[in-house]
Amino acid sequence: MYTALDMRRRRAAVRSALEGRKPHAVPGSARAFASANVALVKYWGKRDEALHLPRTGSLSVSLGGWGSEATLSLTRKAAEVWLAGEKLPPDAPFAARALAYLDLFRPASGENFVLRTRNTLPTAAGFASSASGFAAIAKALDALFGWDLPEKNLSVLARLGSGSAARSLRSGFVEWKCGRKADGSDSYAAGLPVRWEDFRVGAVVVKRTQKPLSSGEAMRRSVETSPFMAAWDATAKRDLRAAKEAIRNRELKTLGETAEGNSLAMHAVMLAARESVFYPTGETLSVLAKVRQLRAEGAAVYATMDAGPNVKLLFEARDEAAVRRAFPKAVVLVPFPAGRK
Ligand code: 2P0
Repeated sequence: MYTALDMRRRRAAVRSALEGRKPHAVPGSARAFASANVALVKYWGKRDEALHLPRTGSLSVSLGGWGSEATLSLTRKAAEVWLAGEKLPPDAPFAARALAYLDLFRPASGENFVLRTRNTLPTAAGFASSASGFAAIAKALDALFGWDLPEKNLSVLARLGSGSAARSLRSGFVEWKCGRKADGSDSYAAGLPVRWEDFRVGAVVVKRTQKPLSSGEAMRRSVETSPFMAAWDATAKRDLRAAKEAIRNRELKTLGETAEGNSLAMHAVMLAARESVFYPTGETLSVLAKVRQLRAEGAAVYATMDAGPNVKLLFEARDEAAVRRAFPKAVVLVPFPAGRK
């Protein structure tokens, strides 16, 4: 997957984020949790494949108690990856990716990792879990080795596992800054100081099966062949400014229109790639039509889609009943639970 040069650059990025701290043999285990996130302004396209550096900044909302838990310990035996209580073969896609990532953090004394992960996302919600998964692994590494790294450094480390994991270190609205440096040390996420208790995210599942093409591959194809890529970069920058302003003012209409337009623009970019990438299904389009119908009837509901056919709805508490009537199977998530910080 990575060339020898890529690996050297990844190891150098880890050393720099650790600021002198080192993995070392430790007894016991450490557990950590990270929330999943939904991008309101998407990350689509890398400027650096090895370090998962984005072409533009992005913005997401974290999903509170919905995410991934990771437990890490060291062993003198072979490395192991467990998912939801089942040991994965080392060549299973998630295991292979997690083991390659953990290799960056093996103590010099040669121990291997035992990783146990579990997703607390309702499987019915159909969210991808690589963002919360790698963020939880980065936090568990921090806890296991007692590093006590600043959140910014953890965000850099999580990014080396999966780009969108950079945004899964904290709750609420989160901005992943694009950064400019070649080593990625300025490409990390930070929270926006806004609580929006009425904000809701609805998950409408169209299909639960694995996507036919990974988002990494779809991004690469978009960057290399889509005639709309330059327009995408400009759109994403403009949308990021507009979305941040709308969040500061808690203006759902502006935020929703920006997020929905941004998601459709991202899909247009990949639709125009050669060969074309098209994740939505007929049912996805029916959901989008229903969202428009809801808006025509006066409910402020907006849609966003990631690299798959499922739809996430953005709305406020006052329209929850209308959303539940239109989408009885939707899972409604509360990113800012009342009474919690
Ligand atoms: C996002 N997505 O901003 C965008 C929108 C999918 C669509 O980030 O290759 O798994 O590990 O950096 O983070 C999914 O891509 O990609 C993603 P890598 P990642 O949430």
